[in-house]
Amino acid sequence: MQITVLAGGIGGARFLRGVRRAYPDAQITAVINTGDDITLHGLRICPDLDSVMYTLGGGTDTERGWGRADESWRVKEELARYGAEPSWFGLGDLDLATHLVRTQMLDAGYSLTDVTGALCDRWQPGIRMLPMTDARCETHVVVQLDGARRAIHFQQWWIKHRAELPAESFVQIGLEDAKPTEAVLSAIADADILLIAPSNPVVSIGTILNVPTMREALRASAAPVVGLSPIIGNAPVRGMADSCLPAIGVEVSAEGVGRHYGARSADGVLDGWLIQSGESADIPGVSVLPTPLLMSDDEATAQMVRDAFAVAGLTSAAR
Ligand code: FO1
Repeated sequence: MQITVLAGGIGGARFLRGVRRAYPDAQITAVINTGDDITLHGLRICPDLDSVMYTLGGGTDTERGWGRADESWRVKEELARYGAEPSWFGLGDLDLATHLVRTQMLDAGYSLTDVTGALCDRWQPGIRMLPMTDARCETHVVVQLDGARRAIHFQQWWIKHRAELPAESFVQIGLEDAKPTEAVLSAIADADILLIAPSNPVVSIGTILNVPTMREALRASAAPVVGLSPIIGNAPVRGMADSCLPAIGVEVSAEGVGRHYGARSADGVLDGWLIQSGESADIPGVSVLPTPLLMSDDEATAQMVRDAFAVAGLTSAAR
């Protein structure tokens, strides 16, 4: 059984732990957002790839959700003493080793796909992790700042400004020249089921879907596509989706996001859509299943994955 999952960082990692628990014998491939990537202090940093790798590899700080457990910040403090900007980015000493190895391999000419594979040799996440593309397409946020309209890097908006600057729009620089890697296209074409994790629908899933020809690849796949709503009620379970959705004119609700992804029969990608128990969503052409969506632990998440299989008609979810 081949399961392919489109995922972002922290929420995506938690979801992938549930996929791995529900179907431990399946070949699981995660297609991961790289729009959050940034180059700082000369190093290439890939937050969503690292969140998934550390979380599934057992190295993440579960409290923070990103970065390493038992982390220290001595290099960050020393950089600040030099006045080396930016000082707002949390660069951990252990995390630094990942960025050094990644940057060295990229500079040697390896693709991000190959680099990710090499880093995973150490972490053994138990799934295959693929960047959505090997091209650079960093998300920038258009905001009003110091009296002028400007595009700042997503990480600056998210970390330094805590997503409190109203986002006018999101732009992935260079996206028009990007394309899914061959490995991603194969993982989509060969899948028995395609899952869209409950990650940020704008800057994570939206970025993946905006890679040219990615939507077409999903629509061409014989596998059912089932998504899980990242919104419960009118708020995201975690993160800042509610600060992102208004910028693209999408209602902060499970129905709004489901309609935004769209039914496969109506030029979208969805066959199925899981929403929180007790809620309803009318998305013509999409099978909607209300079910508990809080990823409170791996078993709860695993049950969500089983429910997605049931919606896809692949099993009957035994509750
Ligand atoms: N998030 C923060 O809120 N503050 C940070 O200082 C921070 C540093 C950081 C370093 C490496 C890394 O892989 C992730 C980091 N994150 C930090 C999280 C990151 O901004 C988010 O995980 C995603 O980019 C958005 O989901």
